[in-house]
Amino acid sequence: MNYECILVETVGAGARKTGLIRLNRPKALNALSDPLMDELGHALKAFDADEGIGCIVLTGSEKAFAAGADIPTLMQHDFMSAFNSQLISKNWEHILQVRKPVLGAVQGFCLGGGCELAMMCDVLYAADTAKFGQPEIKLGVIPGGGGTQRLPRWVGKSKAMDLLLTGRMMGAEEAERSGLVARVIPAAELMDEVLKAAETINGYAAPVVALMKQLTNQAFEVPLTQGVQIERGMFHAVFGTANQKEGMDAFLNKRAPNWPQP
Ligand code: CO8
Repeated sequence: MNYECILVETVGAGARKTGLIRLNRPKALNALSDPLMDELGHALKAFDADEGIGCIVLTGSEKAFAAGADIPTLMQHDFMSAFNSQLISKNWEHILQVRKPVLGAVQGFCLGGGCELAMMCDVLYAADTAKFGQPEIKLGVIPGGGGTQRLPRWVGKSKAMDLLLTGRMMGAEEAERSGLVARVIPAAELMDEVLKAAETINGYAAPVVALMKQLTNQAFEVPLTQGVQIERGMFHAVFGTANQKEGMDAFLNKRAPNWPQP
């Protein structure tokens, strides 16, 4: 597939590499048009299926991760066309099907659908220039990509209400304090640091990484006791894998592990 709204490359020197996806509609601050979301879904699926890829990094430009859904396109819809075209649901949640970790690297504006897409990543790293917000209220609408549901889970109800009801933007430091982002990094160093984190993850046993992602994301879906029970079952299951034997043997023999290929 030839991409027009995203840039895709493979980076890294290790056995497993990082799939890097850059949103690329600079004239519209990476507004998330349907073609862009189709291309993003395609690229995510391709990296997920590629055994040579460990994890995926999703980023935008210096000015914007993404300034939201594409407003001119939204402007054309009425209720029936939104309903019939499955606006949002059709191509917005491919990212949630990815089994490999998706690391979001945010610089500049990360607003509306952009913030909703960022919240579907597994980890978020923010440049000190990042600005997050759900400004839909200023357009006379509500979020449609999970903003009212994921934001309270990431930052708590009060902060989420403040952002959703006022439409204000939140800077990177506040986003880190609130738990939305894992780390704030000077803009000039953001990509190096995120790619370094990706390379660290790429060096671990792939099935264990996938299991870790699945279980951690499940914490938001199931009650605590049930989540811990599922984790316990999976913990027992990993003792049946060569990864556990290799990892623990390597530790005890003071050597680097050589993870078996899946
Ligand atoms: N859609 C389309 N174009 C956009 C968008 C957008 N969301 N945001 C900015 N642009 C365009 C501008 O129209 C402008 O284009 P042009 O140069 O042709 O006039 C260009 O990008 C640069 O923008 P500005 O000149 O406005 O740049 P500033 O630096 O002055 O301001 C802001 C930057 C503050 C980010 C400002 O552009 C802005 O407020 N943008 C809109 C942000 C917004 O409201 N986002 C929410 C959109 S609604 C939404 O996301 C609902 C999500 C539902 C789920 C997804 C459904 C598909």
